[in-house]
Amino acid sequence: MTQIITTHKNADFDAFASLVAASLIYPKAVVAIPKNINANVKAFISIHKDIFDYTDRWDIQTGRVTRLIVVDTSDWNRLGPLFKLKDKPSIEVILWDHHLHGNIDAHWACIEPIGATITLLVRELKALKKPITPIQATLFLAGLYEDTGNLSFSSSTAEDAYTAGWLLDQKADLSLVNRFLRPAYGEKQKDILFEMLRNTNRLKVNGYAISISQIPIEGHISNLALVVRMFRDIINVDAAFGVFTNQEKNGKSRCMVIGRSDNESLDVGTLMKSMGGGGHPGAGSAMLKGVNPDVVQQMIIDLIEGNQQSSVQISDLMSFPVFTIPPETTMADVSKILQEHGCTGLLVVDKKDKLLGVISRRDFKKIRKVDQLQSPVKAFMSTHVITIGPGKSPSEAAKIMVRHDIGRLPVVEDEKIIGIITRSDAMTYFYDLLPD
Ligand SMILES: [Mn+2]
Repeated sequence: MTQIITTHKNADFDAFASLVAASLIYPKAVVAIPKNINANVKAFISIHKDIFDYTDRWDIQTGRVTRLIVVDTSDWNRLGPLFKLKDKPSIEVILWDHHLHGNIDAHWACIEPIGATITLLVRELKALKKPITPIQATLFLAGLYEDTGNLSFSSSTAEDAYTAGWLLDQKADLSLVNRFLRPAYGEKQKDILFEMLRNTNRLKVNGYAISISQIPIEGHISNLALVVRMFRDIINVDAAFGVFTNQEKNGKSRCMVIGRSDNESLDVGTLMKSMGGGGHPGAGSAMLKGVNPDVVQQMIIDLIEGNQQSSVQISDLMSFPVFTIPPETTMADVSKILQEHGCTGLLVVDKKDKLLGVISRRDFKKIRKVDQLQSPVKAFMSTHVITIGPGKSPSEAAKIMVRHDIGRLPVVEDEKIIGIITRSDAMTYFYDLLPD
């Protein structure tokens, strides 16, 4: 009986780590490594050649295979020549993967939406009480970090994080992990960056300096986001966009749009969201099918021009009207109002809504005698109030709140109070819960 363990072509660290972990779970199986392996994984294998000596065995004798163990893919098309084992009733197929909706029909499968496949296999190794070496722990952690973007991708789960902790306990070497996971800036990426620099166009749109590069590409090229970031840094515009068009064999085209912004008020994440993608204020991307790159370029320009929806301002997030009190309110009344409203502070304004001060529960400590409760609030309020303007960005509001350790900021325009923004308003924005 021949058992083989394999993974997808263009194997990344998660794929290779899962392959090695599976070989500990199925010690009798032969490891059939794909011909194409990512450059950084290849580099890792070559310095550990004595340990991971699996090279070039995808051309294994497939006639006698009785069991096929596939890790980190659920797709026959990614198995290269092993595709020929598809639908052979004599072969038992076992799957370990974190990609849902594949086309491999397995007899037994562990498929979960989790940051990295290696997390699933480490769970099994722990259940079986199999010890792992520091080198294996290092490799597993590289796989986990690569597929979860150092646990920052939204696909990462708590179990991925616990697993990273456990692997560090098993003496995974972070300096080795970092060395191998450094973003790959290879020949292909260099060619694209040079082409972008040769054809740099600078545009002034709605007051922003931007650049949009249309680049045809062939097949999948990794780390395009890194290239766009480097390009933006070099030509120093507010935002740079790469429109990468891939002409497929069937005549259809796919267009990958990647944006990088260095200007807080030009939010490329929201911009890309309007194009069906997503991201953060500083970085975003969208995938468009069957579109002309010129149309995409115009879409980007239109979105920046009608900047209203693409850049969120405090005035979009603040609450109003704001509950305020006049300066003559007695401290006794203030205390009552604070209790009724369950809040910690109140804004004091004059008849023209001009902000005079703020009174908080803390200020009641200043009261020494009971009859002072009949004094007006203006005698006890603090007149130094930190405020923000309506045109500022949510991240500026968050910065001010953190710096002064306050949870609420009055929004003031021409000395008049027009609203209030709370920490949870700002957080709602950052967690992307803002309704469109
Ligand atoms: Mn993976």
